[in-house]
Amino acid sequence: VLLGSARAQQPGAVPPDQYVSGEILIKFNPSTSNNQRDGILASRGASRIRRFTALDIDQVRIPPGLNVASVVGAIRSAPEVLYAEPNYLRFAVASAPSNDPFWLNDTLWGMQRVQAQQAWGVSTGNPSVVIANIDTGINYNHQDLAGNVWRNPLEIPANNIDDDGNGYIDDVYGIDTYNHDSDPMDDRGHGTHTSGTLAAVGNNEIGVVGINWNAKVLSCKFLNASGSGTDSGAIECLNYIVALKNRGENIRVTNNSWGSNYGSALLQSAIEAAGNAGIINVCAAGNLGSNNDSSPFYPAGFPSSTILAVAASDQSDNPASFSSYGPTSVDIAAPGVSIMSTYGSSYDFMDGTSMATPHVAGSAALLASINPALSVATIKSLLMNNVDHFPQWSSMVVSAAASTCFAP
Ligand SMILES: [Ca+2]
Ligand SMILES: [Ca+2]
Ligand SMILES: [Ca+2]
Ligand SMILES: [Ca+2]
Repeated sequence: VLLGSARAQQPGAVPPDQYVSGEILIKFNPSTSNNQRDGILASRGASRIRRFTALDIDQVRIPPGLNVASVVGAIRSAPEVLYAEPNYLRFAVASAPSNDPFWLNDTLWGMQRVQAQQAWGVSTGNPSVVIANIDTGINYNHQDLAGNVWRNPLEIPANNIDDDGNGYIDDVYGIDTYNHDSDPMDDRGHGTHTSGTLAAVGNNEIGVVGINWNAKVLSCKFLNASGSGTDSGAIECLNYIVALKNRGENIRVTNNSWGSNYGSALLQSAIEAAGNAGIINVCAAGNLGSNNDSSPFYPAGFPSSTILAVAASDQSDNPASFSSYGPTSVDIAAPGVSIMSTYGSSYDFMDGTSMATPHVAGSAALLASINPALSVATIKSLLMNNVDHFPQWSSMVVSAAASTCFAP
């Protein structure tokens, strides 16, 4: 295998436990024919695993034993190739749930702090607004979520037929790109927790309430039972979401409570594709307690006008001890400590920028329900500009001394 000239981040510097061995991701120049693509792959002993057609990204298997960095370099040298990258691993951004099994009516301090009550005076959400939660899945049978779970209107359940022709058989609630099935049932709890903050059913005398009392949560599971997943899994989720959006599903927001330290032009292009389709991407800043300006965390750190990167604040409006931050790369802070939400078939507390993120993503969906005409850019600026200002945040996030209030 020839070593080509690298045009982007040199994967040789990345530890091999941070990407999938034997696989890479490629974006060809769009004018490259299928035959040319196959030829380029075949000449290096590689073969396509699948193509994410809406995003035009190929997931490719490389010969066993070959060094991923070398193959990426060689493939990049082909003039028909725009990008070739390792298939990086991504991780859920959260600590373990607390052991406290009890839930009390006044524990949703984060909901109070973002002035949800004031927002609810304007709107409690709209069941036509869809939030795509890219995570560990969702317990769609949870009594406080079931009413707000998105259902694919063109897919007939359990008939073993891909009724809507989107490539997924019986994808009623979303898909699971980790286990390669159409059942995004949560096997960890993280995604069920973020879903509850986004849109647990409100005013039903049960459990918790989401930022949206009414909205639909589409679940794309790419993180496994240990909370880790791959770029190909995330890209497949975004490909699925963009295709649904392009067909007319009213998806307005993605919630991304996950990430890692490695940049990827392809993951970025997939996020941008969602943004260009009219979907705002709300992303966790990470729980490393570090400055993302010097140690970037992705996808939160991609320089994109469609991304809102979220740090975590505590009950005193201070930065949570674990929260990463970044005066240029993190946009806003939201409650992320001792957050009560749906978990398993019950409820539990969790801490993390993962928990802060759905407070913001839920607010974005609420804005979209109040005014369906709002653009991605307008939603982002509304969220960034309607905040409480605290000096302890002044050098921590872009919204300059900002935290925790974005009632519309
Ligand atoms: Ca289908
Ligand atoms: Ca079906
Ligand atoms: Ca599954
Ligand atoms: Ca409820």
